[in-house]
Amino acid sequence: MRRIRANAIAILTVAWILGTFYYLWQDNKPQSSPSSSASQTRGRGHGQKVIPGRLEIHRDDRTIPLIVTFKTRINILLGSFDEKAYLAAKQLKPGDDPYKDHAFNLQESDRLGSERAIRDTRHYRCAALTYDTDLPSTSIVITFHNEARSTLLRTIKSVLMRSPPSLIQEIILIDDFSSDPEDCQLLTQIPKVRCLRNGRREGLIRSRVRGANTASASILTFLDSHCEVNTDWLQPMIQRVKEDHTRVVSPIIDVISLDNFAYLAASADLRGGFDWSLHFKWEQIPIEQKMARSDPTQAIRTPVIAGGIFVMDRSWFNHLGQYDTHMDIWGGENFELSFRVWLCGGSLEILPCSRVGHVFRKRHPYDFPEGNALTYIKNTRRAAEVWMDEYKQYYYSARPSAQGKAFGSITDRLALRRKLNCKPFRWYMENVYPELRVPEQEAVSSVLKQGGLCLETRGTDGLGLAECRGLGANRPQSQRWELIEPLIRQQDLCLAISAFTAGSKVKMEPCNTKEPRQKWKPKGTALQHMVSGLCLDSQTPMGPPVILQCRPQMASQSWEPQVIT
Ligand code: UD2
Ligand code: MN
Repeated sequence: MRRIRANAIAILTVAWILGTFYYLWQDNKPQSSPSSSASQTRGRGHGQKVIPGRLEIHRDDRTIPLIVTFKTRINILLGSFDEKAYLAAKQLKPGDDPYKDHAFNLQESDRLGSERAIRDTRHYRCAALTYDTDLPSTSIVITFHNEARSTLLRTIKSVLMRSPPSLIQEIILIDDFSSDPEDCQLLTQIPKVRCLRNGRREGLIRSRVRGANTASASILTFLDSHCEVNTDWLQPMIQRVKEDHTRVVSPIIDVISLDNFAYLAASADLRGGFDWSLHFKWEQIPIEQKMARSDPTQAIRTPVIAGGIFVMDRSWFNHLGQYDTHMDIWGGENFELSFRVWLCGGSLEILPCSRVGHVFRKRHPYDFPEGNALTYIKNTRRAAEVWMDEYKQYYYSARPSAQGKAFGSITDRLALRRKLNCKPFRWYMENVYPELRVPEQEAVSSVLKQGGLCLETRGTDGLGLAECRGLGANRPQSQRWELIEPLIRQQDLCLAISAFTAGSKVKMEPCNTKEPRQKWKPKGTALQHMVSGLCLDSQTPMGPPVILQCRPQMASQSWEPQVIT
């Protein structure tokens, strides 16, 4: 009896052990396709969904079966690729400067390994958004020159793990003549990854065009080679482009520290801007737009994009003339693309529900065959000459060294601009980037003469005519005027009307270019107030000036500016 019971216990124990092994083996078994392993719910009381692209979920869950599933998923995504061997072949030697080759801390990057969980940095309302189930797929284009293996692999793996597999048609790597062809070649063992190697150094602009030309998906996604994409980064961008193919969209670009590789959330209130030297900068969204934003998930219009990370319809990219392939190595192409998109019928936006981390560096880790400064000048000069019309003068004033530097022929790009019937740069200034101030023309001091008398200020805000005093540098400050359309100014104060009706007094008040009461323009020898259409009139020589109906022949309305020399 006792023996029978002992046998029964032994059989049950063996059955239990075998059952457990079978159960784990089932979970570890390769599955027919990544998507079939992905979206189904696995039983055994967890009720957990294995969601594609959500590294964090698997990481946070500590039960064995799910970790096995996670590993399985990576194995499927990586195919025959031997990740350990790939990374181990390029190790920092003891004593080497970890910043030397890449301008970031290579030791930290290598230590991190090829994947990690990162914080979902989006606004919490983003997680509730839904996207079309039939979004088109995209070709990811990544160009690189001597990128570190660990950062390049993390970029690729983050894309494979945090994107719905059906949206990734392929990942096209363009090896821009890196020293070791294997950096790129070995990665083609990963399913979906393709590698094109340039036979000579081309720079990122021509490399991206080469990538785009071989892409097979209808949507292009450009990434730098040292990124980590975040949760649901891709769907919001593809959705916006699907709805309107003329939109060119970027994510918010989070910061990966170049020292310790911490993943840091960037502000959601920024857009791309620049100064007249065509230096890119992040700037606050204008206050009126900020106030009008009731929904933090809404797209942000941006005058320019940073350049490295964006999604664009492939036919639209081709229709608009891809890139200016006479630009070399790095820089300026983001302005050229941004001006072109806005002026030729498209728009640029930043989508707050899409986040991608990027290692921002303080210097270029690679050489520029023609020198860094000359290359940047050549590229930005091409952008200015083709797109900025009369506004290019401000670029040249801000960057005097650009004058006379070679920039090649722009005939083809000008022909493209004509063919696409693009708007003048003035339209961009007025409608897209009115916050970019045109530099003030050099102020010239003059006297405003009427007969033998001069217009002068009196007390805090009073005005009147008085005998002209002093010559040249001896002219008193009260009789010196600067006529900078539309303002008539004396230091920080400007000539302003007190009301818009005839007979209203004219006084001095702090200058404000947006104040309609301060706007004047010359009309013959008269000075006409732009809004009321009335003219500056001294009435009687001693009385305070007023505005009256313009009568050009009247001596009381004749003001002759005489430059003080
Ligand atoms: C920013 C953009 C970058 C580009 C640049 C202006 C982001 C995140 N980055 O500079 O994409 O628009 O502004 O031109 O917006 N590369 C080559 N060949 C070269 C030089 C560079 O393939 O000759 C690669 C490089 O490995 C990298 C990418 O081009 O993957 C961008 O270069 P970067 O990272 O040095 O530029 P970045 O981020 O300072
Ligand atoms: Mn970069």
